[in-house]
Amino acid sequence: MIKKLIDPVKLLIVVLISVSLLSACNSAATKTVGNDTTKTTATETGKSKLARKITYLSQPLISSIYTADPSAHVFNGKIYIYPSHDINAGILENDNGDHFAMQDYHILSMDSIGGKVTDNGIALDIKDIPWAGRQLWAPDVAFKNGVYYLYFPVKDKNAVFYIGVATAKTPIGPFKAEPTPIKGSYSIDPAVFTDTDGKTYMYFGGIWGGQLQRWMNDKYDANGSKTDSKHENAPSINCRVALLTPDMKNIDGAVKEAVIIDSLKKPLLTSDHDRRYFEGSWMHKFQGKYYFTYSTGDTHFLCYAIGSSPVGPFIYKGQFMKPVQGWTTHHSIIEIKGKWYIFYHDTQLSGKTHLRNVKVTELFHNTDGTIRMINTFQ
Ligand code: FUB
Repeated sequence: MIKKLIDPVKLLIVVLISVSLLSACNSAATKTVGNDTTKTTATETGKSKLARKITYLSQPLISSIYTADPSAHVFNGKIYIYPSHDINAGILENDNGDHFAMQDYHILSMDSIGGKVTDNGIALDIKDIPWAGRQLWAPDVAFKNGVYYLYFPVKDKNAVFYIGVATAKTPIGPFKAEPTPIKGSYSIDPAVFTDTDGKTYMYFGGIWGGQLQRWMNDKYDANGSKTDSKHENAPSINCRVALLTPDMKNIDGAVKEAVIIDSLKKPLLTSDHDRRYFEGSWMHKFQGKYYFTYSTGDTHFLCYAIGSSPVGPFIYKGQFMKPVQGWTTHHSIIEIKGKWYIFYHDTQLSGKTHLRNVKVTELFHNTDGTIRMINTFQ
């Protein structure tokens, strides 16, 4: 007996049903009203409809200006946020990030989480930074010696990113920039952490538009790659960390790599885009351990790695925040009155990559020291 493998009529019916199922599943509509987005998906029969409402986890802290990369701190019992100030400079989007053409900083403040947010106006303008060319990116601030120190990345007049420092007597400025960048600094995204022993460290560096892949052994290669793709099978490029001198204006000793290793003590690889360091680092200390947190950039996760020293190595622990709406993701984590908060941004107000808005939500450490996953939509 010859076994009939496929009955042509049955096959035709199966194909027709599959095609109609696929097209029904693909016919989805999105409607946005206020802060909520409703996704409506036609079901297989097309007769009934399934509506799924997507709500942002939290709301923009301010809508009068676009803000991003929030570095939050508590000074004298008040919350201060040091963000980038996004503007529409009319520059087309590209992999260098030229469309992020920010020109000044505005500092936000509030008395408590959920309270009124004040925009304290311009704290530092790019025209008042003698060595600056363009693109005032993500800053951070530290307080020491009765002085507030604002650390900022900006391209110099040769379009190379370095980190500068500016000082002020109050947390909202105005800040006065030092005449030259911090010697030995480079790339972007300074995050400054003062340990319980009073020592202050600066973490810095970001790949792709942040140019870190062009810095090998602290030397800049002007012809270096635009991305980290040349290193695909090699250990990934690490964030840098340096001790700051007591005057907070210089690097003390050598710049080190904030090495991230996996549970087998092997370095993460460049090809590991879901876990490797990209930009936007932050340091917080919890129960005596050093939590190094960062963005994976092109895969849009926030991850964390834990160490027993502020300079690492840090053992990779996992992702703790899902992608936000928008390309970039950048955060800070602080403790306020016994609760932990994460400040972050998305593009809820504009829908445009380079016009972002800062937000805040609570962050939870589990009893085993892991961080609870944050979904950026509810
Ligand atoms: O805001 C410009 C850049 O986008 C920051 O420096 C990165 O961290 C990313 O958020």
